[in-house]
Amino acid sequence: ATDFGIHKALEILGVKDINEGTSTGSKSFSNGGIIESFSPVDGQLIGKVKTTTRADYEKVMDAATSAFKTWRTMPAPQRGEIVRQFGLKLREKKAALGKLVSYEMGKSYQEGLGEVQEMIDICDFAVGLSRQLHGLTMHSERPGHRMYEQYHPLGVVGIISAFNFPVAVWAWNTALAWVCGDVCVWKPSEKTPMCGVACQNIAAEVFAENNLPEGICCLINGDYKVGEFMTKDTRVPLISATGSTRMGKVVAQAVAARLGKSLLELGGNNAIIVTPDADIKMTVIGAVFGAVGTAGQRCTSTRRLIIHESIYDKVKKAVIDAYKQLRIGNPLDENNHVGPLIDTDAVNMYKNALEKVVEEGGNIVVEGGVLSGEGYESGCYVKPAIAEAKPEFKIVQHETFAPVLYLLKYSGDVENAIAIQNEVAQGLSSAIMTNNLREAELFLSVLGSDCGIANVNIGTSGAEIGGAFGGEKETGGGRESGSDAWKVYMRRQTNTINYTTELPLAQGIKFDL
Ligand code: UN1
Repeated sequence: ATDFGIHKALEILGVKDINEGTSTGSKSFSNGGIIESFSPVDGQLIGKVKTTTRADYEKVMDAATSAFKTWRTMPAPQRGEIVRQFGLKLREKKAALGKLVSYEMGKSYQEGLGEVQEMIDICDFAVGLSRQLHGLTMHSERPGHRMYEQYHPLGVVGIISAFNFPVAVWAWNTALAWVCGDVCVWKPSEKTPMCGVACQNIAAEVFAENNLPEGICCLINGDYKVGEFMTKDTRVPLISATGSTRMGKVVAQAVAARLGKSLLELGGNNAIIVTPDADIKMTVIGAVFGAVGTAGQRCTSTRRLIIHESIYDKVKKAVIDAYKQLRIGNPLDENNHVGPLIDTDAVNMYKNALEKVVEEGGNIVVEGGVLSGEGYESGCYVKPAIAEAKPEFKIVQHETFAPVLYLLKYSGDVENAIAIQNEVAQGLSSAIMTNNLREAELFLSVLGSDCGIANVNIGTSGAEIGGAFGGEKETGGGRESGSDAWKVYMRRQTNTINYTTELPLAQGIKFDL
């Protein structure tokens, strides 16, 4: 039965009132201060997590570096078997974990379940991948020589994740990293530490059941200073960080200073282009889910609609009408579409964006506002808003992590819309709504969208795990999840073998002794 409350969910997930925020698997400890986690749903304290001190971190690194020595020698398909078991456990705990995600982060229960489904999907993907960590073979220019490449495990992977996908982003990284033979140290967002504890418990169970050493799945908790332990640590060859562009720049510089690798998933400013050949009904569903799903707190959320002037009024009316249907409230109640923002800081940023767009000359067509009264006691519930704006407005260029949608008008050919779409610093997700083949193909061509994700007749959010996920420009350039994203978690080695009794040199160089 999935019909249980949050307390039962916490019990199923082994989350207590006070939790050790540092863990190497079965062993948990922590000597730092306390993070309290309050639910944006009802403002209640969910529980506490103790943070990681420098000394705690050193213990984690000792366990992780030593576990890597064993884990890397286990054949990849056997590591895949562990990830398969992890996926099974996630299936068992899907309802409970989905509920905790919804309660701690504030997204709808449906989206909480969807997030856990992404974890399960990436596990399945990783299991298959564990037999497909392929390198290429090349033809050597020298006779009697063979040349090929192989991928070896990298080491300790540091994962820094954001509040908005408090569990899935960790799984995208760990599922791949584990089959690749790496061990992981995860610092979840300080805003969703209970999700971190819950996930750690699930993973730790699997590793313990298989008698694997401590240190393959590690958890640390705390603020950016705890993140810095990892970003500055030469024992961590790869840092995968998801969050704001501001955070990403700090992380990237710290990691680059020691010539480590970073995988960055940062901000988006995602647009849907709506051309005269768009199916308006589909456009409305895509745009509204994209803009208000997860209360506008996905990095793939739709922030801009770039609409052709000939259909502008029609699309505007259809979207406004759709917004009238939205029910805002407790995300655990499946009748509601929109839950709260993560905290009151986010509410202030939302309010600020609405003020700014008016200051810059924009026109609000769906009023925003913070909800109060019964059911809204946390102060985090806001009304999704729509403003007519100009592409060049500073606030439109900025990623506001809230349900604020900007309507922008274009005239002439689709090239003009593409120019507007690309004229922002971010480059994560993009979409075009059109039944016109020429427009669709141009949008996908070299002259089209400059984003990591470009969709036709689909919105900007809700990517499947099978594709590589990430974006260009200020989005950071990283790719996670499907396709060949696994390669960043491994080190590539090129091998040339001479099976003759001669030693010819490459490039035909003569060197006679
Ligand atoms: C994020 O917001 O950090 O494409 C990830 C999507 C989800 C993942 C979003 N699959 O919207």
